[in-house]
Amino acid sequence: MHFSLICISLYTIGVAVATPGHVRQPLTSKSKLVARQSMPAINLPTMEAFDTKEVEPKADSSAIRKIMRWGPLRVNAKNGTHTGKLDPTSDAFSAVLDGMCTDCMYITGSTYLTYANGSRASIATGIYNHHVFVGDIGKKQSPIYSCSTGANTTTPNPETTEAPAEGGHADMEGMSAEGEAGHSHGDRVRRDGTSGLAVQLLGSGDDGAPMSYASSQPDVIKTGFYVGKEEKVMHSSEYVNYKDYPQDIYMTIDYEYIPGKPEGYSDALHSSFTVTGCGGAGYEPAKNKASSILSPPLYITAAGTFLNAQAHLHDGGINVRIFLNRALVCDSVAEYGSADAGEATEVGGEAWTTIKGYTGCSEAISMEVGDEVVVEASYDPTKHRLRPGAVDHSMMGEAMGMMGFVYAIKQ
Ligand SMILES: [Cu+2]
Repeated sequence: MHFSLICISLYTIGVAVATPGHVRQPLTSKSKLVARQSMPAINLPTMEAFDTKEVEPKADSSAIRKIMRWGPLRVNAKNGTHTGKLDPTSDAFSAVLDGMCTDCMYITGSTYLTYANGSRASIATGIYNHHVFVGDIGKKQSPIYSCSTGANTTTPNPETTEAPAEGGHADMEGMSAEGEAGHSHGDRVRRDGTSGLAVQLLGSGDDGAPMSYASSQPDVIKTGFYVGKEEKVMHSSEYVNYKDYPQDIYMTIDYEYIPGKPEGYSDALHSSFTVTGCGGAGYEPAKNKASSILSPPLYITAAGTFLNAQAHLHDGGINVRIFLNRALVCDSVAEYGSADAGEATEVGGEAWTTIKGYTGCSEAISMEVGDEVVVEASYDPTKHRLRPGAVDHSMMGEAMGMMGFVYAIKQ
């Protein structure tokens, strides 16, 4: 149903995997929202699929469903040397994925990690999937909203919405838009889905949910992500190995597509709104009490249909809500549990209870040019603590409050 907002992956990292998100540029003017039209030189190697299996489709009976794997990818031992860019304890990989369809409409897909024998590589086996980003090289996208950085000035109208939670914006202790930590994100051009580099198609982070372009209301709208004939599908991923020995894993994609550009389907993109407006996505919430913050107003610049929304928070987060013209239209709530259902997980000697998913908003919502969107994110560190340190200290203290969604621009 939903899809996962991966910190980095949200924002097309670009094939420019060589320019990791933590190289941040100050973004202060709207002119930065201009879409990049030009393609950079692409020097990614092409990786052939290790194996491919065709299985029965689940999301759309007219689709073809494949489970494909690429690898082996060696993730070095915990104390070994690492190539990770966003997390110094991770190893990074990127390549054009041979075998992924082009001139086709992607309906849904999930990414996860396996061993040669097909069993899952996960936190239970000492592998942490920092993120898998699967992008379309060559896709052109226009911005769908504009916004500004800076302090929030908008409060949803209390007569038409629930009041923001106690504490409000004043509890925001500091926006780390220029943050230094490894867990960082691309610039707003990317977040608006307007990068000319690689546009996010699929992906996953530690919450591992599938990413779906399929509308739950096909009588209202049918949606998919179209990958053109001349475009390429690539991946850029980072994994952490908690074991004292190297592990060979396979990046696995389970996806459904319809060949060509099927009649009656709208081309949709993946985008997100964040409480930080158009600045960096990370910020520090109040550390010892519940707090909520609101984004500055974001304005829709391309009429379309918003659907399949799902929050992205870090541990400690409660929910993310969207107010459209001051009315509450979506409330996505974090669900906590052990990283692998049914298995007690321990990292660095501490039990790890983490966000394992979110409730989502699948309903198709029409948005018009000039509509105002305000995002609210709530954290309560007294209920759910931050991710225990382990080796991933970069996750400590920095929060995010984002709503990812699928958006079909009206043609
Ligand atoms: Cu994040």
